[in-house]
Amino acid sequence: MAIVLITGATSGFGEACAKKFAANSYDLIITGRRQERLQLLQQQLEQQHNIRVLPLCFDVRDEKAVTSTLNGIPEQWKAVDILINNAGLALGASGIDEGALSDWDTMIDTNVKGLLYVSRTVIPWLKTKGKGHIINLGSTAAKSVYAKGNIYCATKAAVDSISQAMRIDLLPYHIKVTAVHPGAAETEFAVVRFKGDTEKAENVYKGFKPLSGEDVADTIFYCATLPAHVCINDLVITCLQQANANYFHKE
Ligand code: NDP
Ligand code: 8X3
Repeated sequence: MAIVLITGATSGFGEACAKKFAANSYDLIITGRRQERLQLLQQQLEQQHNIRVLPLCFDVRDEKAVTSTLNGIPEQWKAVDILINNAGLALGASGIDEGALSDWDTMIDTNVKGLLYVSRTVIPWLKTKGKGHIINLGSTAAKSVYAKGNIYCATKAAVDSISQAMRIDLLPYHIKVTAVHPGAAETEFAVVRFKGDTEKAENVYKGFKPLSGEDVADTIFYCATLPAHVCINDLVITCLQQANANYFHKE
């Protein structure tokens, strides 16, 4: 059966994707920093579905950990069909003159460099297979900048550009590249952004019904299961009450 590698599978979109693909009989490589959650998810999905799950615990910012962990997996697991570059985060929401440099570093290192480290290791495996699909998680924040979103938006704009570059450079190898750009979705994203301040995080979703992790996972699954000759390049998905990164209709 086909193999899907999902980064950031310990919560939110990544976890929802793991469940969706598992329910459709894909074998999974799931990654994240929270070992306990990875193991629980592995047990749960292997019990519920007749699939194999390989959990890999590493920080995508750590180039050596990324390359040595991925290159060290058994050869049969390197036959990856779909790579979902999902691990990422926002940290803080401040004016460009006030943001914490450490938050900027973390966002750039995770959302941009981490995605590149994983992709640089996995793309040669896809090339060997002569086919594959890379799905990168961008954001509506990639498409337009919002107040106090500065560096987070910039990292997602970088994901947008990198996705376009991948599509061009990987065209000769029959590798599809899809950038999926969700709007506001209620996952652990806002709790992480506001560093555990759940009240602030809950406020983000007041007055409208946001996307769920499952909504995004269903969309990703759709993109991943189209006929071999069809590729969705760029997909923006928001809830009904969001027009773009800046406009919401809250009631
Ligand atoms: P969550 O916080 O629920 O999930 C983020 C995932 O990324 C976790 O599994 C986390 O795992 C992993 N992750 C974060 N940092 C690292 C790291 N340094 N190394 C390895 N894994 C890491 O958020 P979402 O599911 O909402 O976000 C997933 C992606 O979607 C992100 O790229 C986000 O920017 C993007 N996005 C989110 C939107 C939203 O509104 N929720 C909208 C648009 C895009 P662990 O902590 O175990 O390492
Ligand atoms: C996450 C959505 O609007 O918080 O990418 O930037 S938003």
